[in-house]
Amino acid sequence: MSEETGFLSDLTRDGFAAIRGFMNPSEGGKLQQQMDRYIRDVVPTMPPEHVFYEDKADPASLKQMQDLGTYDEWFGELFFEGPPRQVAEQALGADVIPKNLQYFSKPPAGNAVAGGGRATPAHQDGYYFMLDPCEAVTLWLSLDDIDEENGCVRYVRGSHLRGMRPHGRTATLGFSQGITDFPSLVDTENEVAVRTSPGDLLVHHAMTIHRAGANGSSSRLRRALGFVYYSVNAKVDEAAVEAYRQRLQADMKAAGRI
Ligand SMILES: O=C(O)CCC(=O)C(=O)O
Repeated sequence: MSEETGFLSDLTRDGFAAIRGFMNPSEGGKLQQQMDRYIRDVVPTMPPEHVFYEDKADPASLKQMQDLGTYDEWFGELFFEGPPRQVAEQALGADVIPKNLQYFSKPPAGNAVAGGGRATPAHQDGYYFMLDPCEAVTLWLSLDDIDEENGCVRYVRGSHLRGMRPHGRTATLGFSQGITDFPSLVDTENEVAVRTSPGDLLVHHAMTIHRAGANGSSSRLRRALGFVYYSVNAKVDEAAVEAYRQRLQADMKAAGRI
């Protein structure tokens, strides 16, 4: 995996940056094999609150997983000790606390049951993280060729410098909070769609506004891993996080989503 620091100026200025070819094709192939193994062997052992499906009865509609690093040694090593952690340390200029390794998949619209992975609402990760100061990054590793058709990530350039926006509940499983006054004129003028290839790594600050489209293609996959790291200097409001987690789980159970 490539060791680069050239992304830092983009990240500081724009709130996001791309490290192209962070994983080479051979590393990407190995990761894909491990991903297949994980989905086959580990997913059945995971608690429902960490595995989300568009339709619980259809395994092909798997859309999101949480905390992969704690359920599996291979992914744990990548997340806790691997090159993504070094990128996060460079990005934050501090030691980091590895917080969550997530999997995102949006099944193609051609999947009759899953019906096409839905759009990710505009949000700031920091709203979910509840940190003071809000010092954290997410690294988003592309596992497929992803563009406007199958739902690439869109960032609002410079939004990490413009404060936290109001968020409210959404109906999107896995992204329960969205910015209620999105898009403003400034959002529209500064939004950038970022196309990626397998192995490309996007880095964004926890204050950066981003969203992603639905997978509107008939057959293309749209998968990614999200590595979340907090700066050691950021304090978590644990009581607020726990209260929110319990509220959300109760809502999801009541709605039959987990
Ligand atoms: O892949 C997606 O649709 C969204 C990813 C995202 O919002 C994140 O990693 O913070």
